[in-house]
This record gives sequence, C-alpha cells and structure tokens, in this order.
Amino acid sequence: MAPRISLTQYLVEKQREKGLIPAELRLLLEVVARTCKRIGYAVSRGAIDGVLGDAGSSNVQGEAQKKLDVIANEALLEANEWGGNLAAMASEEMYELYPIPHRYPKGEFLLLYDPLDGSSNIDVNVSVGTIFSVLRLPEGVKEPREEHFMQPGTRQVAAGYALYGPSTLLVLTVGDGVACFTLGKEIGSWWLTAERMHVPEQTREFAINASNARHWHPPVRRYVDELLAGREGPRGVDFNMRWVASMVADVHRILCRGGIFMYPRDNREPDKPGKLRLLYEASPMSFLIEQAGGAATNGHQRIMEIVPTTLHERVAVFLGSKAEVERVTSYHREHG
Ligand code: AHM
Ligand code: MG
Repeated sequence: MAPRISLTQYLVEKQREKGLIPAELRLLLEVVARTCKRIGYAVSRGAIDGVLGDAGSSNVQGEAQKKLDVIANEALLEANEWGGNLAAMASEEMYELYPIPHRYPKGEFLLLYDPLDGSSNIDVNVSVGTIFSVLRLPEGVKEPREEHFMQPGTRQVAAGYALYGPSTLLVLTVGDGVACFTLGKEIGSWWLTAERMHVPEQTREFAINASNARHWHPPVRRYVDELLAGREGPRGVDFNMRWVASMVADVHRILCRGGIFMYPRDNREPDKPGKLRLLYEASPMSFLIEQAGGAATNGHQRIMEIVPTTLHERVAVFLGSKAEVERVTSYHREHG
C-alpha cells in the first residue's frame, strides 16, 4: 500500500515544490483544519455534553442560533486570532467583522466562515459542516474594514469545508484542484483520500427544496418541471431528487457523483436574492465546484465574479454539473 499523505505534507508540497501558497497561508489552513476537528468533536458529543438545542439568541439574519453555532464560531475565533496570519475574520454568526486584537501580530489574510452550516439539522443528528474562504487584505491597508472584504470569489486564495458526517472530511482547494482528507480519529490526522476531485458531467440527480415550488420564478419552474417529467418529458430520462438541507452535505454529494444544487431567489422574500450568503457560503462552494470542473451561477452570472457590497449579502445559487448549470442559466437568460 502506498504511504498515506497527511494534510501537512499535501500543503507543504503546495508551498515548497509548487510554490503555490506562502507558508503563512499553509499555517492558517492548518489552524482552520485543527479547529474543524474540535468542532467535529463537539458535534459528535451532542447530548452527552448538553450542546444540542437553541442558544437563545439570533444572528444577523434573524435566525435562531443553536448552541453549537455559537461554540463553533468561538472555536474558530479563538484558534485563529493569535497566529499572526490574519488581519480580520467575518462569520455568519457575527454582525460585524472581527479585527485581530492589537495584542497579536497582524497578517495579510482575511478569513470568512459559516461555522456550522445546516445547523437546523444538528438536533436530529444529520450531517452539518463548516465552510470557509480566505482572501488577501488589499495591499497597503493597515486597518481592515468591511470594504476590504468586498472582493469577488475569483480573488479567493483558498476555500473549503469540513463535513461532520459518518466520516469527518475536509475538502480543500488552493486553486490547484480539489482534495479531500478524511480524519483518522485515533491519532487525529487528516489523510488525503481523494485528489483532483471531478464533478461528473452526466447527472440524473438534482437538489432543491421543493416545498418552495409555489414561490419559484418561471425559469426555475420550467427547469424542474422538465426534470420531473422524466423519461416521458423533454429530457427523455428519469431524474432523482435529494435534499439534505445542509449545503455542505448536498455539495459533497455533487462533488462525488454529480448533480445540481439550487437555492434560487423566489417570491417569498422578493427583495432578497435567495437565502444563501455570498461571501462565506456561495463563493467558497463555487470555487471548489469550478476547481472540480463544475459550474456555479446565480442564474445570470458566474458567482465567482460577483463583487459583494455587504458582508452578509445573499445570492441565488445554481451549482454542480456544468451542462445542467448552463441549462438552467440559459432558461433565466431566455426569460430576461
Ligand atoms: P444555515 O447557514 O443557517 O444553516 O442555512 C443554510 C442552509 C444550507 O445549508 C441549506 O442548503 C439550506 O440552508 C436549507 O434551507 P431550507 O431549510 O430552506 O431548505
Ligand atoms: Mg450556512
């Protein structure tokens, strides 16, 4: 059997042999990965440690925070504030950005994250995850402010997620393909278990919360109706539907076996472009999916090219197998 490659070795190779990432970014990614182990451990202890249920507070979106949302957010803050690689952090669970306290050295990177995505699933023991994205602080900036986070996804230097499921996984890109690491819990190491992941082009699977069908806009309705028509419809084949309601789990399935994930803008909140957040959900997932040969749009343009205007901005999301994303995007274009 070939010797196993650890996350550290993988990152050192990207740094030393390929010159793709600076040492500071490698260290930052290792700290994020270590914190994901800690979060995964807290998630797995669940009721034993009394960490299930609501925290009794709400986040910037007005959503009730779970105890584990708060625990995961604090774990990432604590672990990343002292390393000297970051200038500031931003999270789904914090109204404002978190500048690195003056008592610590400041670095050149910005870290954005959703500490526990899919947290409505925690209390029923369904997979949840952590999503993260790394940007560079614009050159010459001394004090990071919100405007410095307003960079399109194409500027990400790294992105990934941890998936707390039957196995604990870390899926990562530094712009050189997508690699998946599995946590060996006995000694706590991340081992490379899939390299150069590729979203299969052909798919018969789609993911959307169909309970919102009555609120969908015509292009989404047209696309999904065609899928549902199956063999007798214009697509001529039967499609299968999956919806975990944890984006990390749905995107991971698509990375492994193809498909399309959709969270469209709809008529429930007509002035809001969908539910998912651009900077720490859609952008990092789009980076991963594109690096794996898939595509990601908001129905009109590539998500990676959207320049954000606020930290918690929302965006419609269509991502996965290229041909399917192109088809639903073309329906939006035709509709105007
Ligand atoms: P969260 O960040 O508050 O957990 O919300 C994001 C989640 C995604 O993981 C998932 O795709 C979506 O919300 C599910 O939404 P819905 O319950 O509307 O189906
Ligand atoms: Mg989320």
